[in-house]
Amino acid sequence: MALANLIDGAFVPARSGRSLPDYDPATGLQVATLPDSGAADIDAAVAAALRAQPSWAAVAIEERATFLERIADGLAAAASALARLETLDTGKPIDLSSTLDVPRAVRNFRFFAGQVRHDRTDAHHGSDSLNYTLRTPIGVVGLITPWNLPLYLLSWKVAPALAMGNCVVAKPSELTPLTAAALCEVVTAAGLPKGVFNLVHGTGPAAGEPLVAHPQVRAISFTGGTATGARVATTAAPLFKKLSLELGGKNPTLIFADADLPAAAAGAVRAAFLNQGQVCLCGSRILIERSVYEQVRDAIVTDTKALVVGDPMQQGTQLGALISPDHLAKVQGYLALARQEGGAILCGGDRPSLPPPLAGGAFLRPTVIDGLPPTCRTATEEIFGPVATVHPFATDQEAIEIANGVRYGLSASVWTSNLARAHRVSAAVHTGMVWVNTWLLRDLRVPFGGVKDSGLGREGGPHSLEFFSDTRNICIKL
Ligand code: TXE
Repeated sequence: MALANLIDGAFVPARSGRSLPDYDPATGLQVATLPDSGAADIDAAVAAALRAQPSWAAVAIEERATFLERIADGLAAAASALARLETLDTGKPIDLSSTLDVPRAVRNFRFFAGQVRHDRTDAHHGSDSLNYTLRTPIGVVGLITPWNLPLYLLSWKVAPALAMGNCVVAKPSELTPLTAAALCEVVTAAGLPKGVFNLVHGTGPAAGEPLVAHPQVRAISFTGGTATGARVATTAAPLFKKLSLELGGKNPTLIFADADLPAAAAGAVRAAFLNQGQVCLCGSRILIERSVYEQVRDAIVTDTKALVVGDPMQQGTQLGALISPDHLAKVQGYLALARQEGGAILCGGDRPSLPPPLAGGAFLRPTVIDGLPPTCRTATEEIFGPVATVHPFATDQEAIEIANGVRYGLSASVWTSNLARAHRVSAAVHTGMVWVNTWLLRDLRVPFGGVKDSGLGREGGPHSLEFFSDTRNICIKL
């Protein structure tokens, strides 16, 4: 399979003629090639987007919303093929691709079609003036997405960007180009005017960086690692671009003794290991009130050991492969560090022995580590793999201090049956999002994003529409 860029309505190779290999992380086998694009490809895509932008901005909102719905229909019609592509590219279980990634991508387009139809702006009436806010498209926007939820996160940005009348240049992760390429086919079949949606494949340094640096790209929405986010911010800041940065996390799961403990243990396991622990929201630090520590920790270990690790294409598999051998090596490096730091591995930590062709895949058993101080590197750095640490706490105050003792601040999950405690702890943790007695329960209208090193800005519902538009105040003297 040779993938192509979509520029100005045409499927084209990289101008250099170079390509990159794309691998299935479950087998290590090559499954496709993708264009190894560079600045010349980005320039062509931005030029096409600039040409298309005035007429796209003039398309009525109702019609733009109808385009989004047509894209949603196209994705829904291809749902099972898309789920297979996502699993092939990421190594995630097919049950997850088909129940989470693909349905959510469809929903993102439908949701923003509805959101833009019902969007409204402010008016301020004074004795001598009437002010109203006009929302205008930004122009050309750049969207850079990671490998952990490829189609889900790309659609989360593309839908509101198009809804608000912008033209798009998207740069998906070079590790997972397959569903992005499929989205190009769906968008083309939906009849979107040429140049409105452009997609350029390639690496971060070669293709992502020129997109961020391009002076005519007026906004960048980026999801990825914190170090890359810092680099994106450094490049974009002197150009005064709008920036949305959804970065990493080291999210705490706080389990209080008054919680429904079996539900809390099951919730903590799901939060730690969904998508092999490769979700920015994953709860990789599990804090348990001391009076129930052993009981809850042992339930977590039992539930973790029961998780089925294996062939991602097989129904019933709960953990597939990590994204790449390099990433597996990084995660294993943290396991070595955990041992040095005095941690006890209660389960996992090793690689399952799977039959060919999976023998060379990037698999790792889900791992629970006890006995580490909550301040050590293993317990404070983002590992982004199936590794969770467990820590006891004595008081609410101590739990909050541990929760806040990292550079990240994306989300937290609080398990308690005490309503007052739920409110108190939710208000005291420094994160952009808190779930109480649940995790990853998403209402697409709510603000999504983090504080501290987890990023900048909010997406979701009206926040996405606001990010992907400029506002102009118009003041009329009465
Ligand atoms: O992501 P990168 P990586 C975290 C996780 C992971 C670490 C590194 O801890 O181990 O980040 O992962 C593009 N200019 N998350 O290196 O590099 C890149 O091509 C512009 C958390 O794989 O951040 C890809 O499209 N773009 C995260 C995208 O940035 C650049 C999800 C993300 O890749 C670029 C993924 C540059 N200089 C990793 N360099 C989350 N928040 O969920 C790279 N890119």
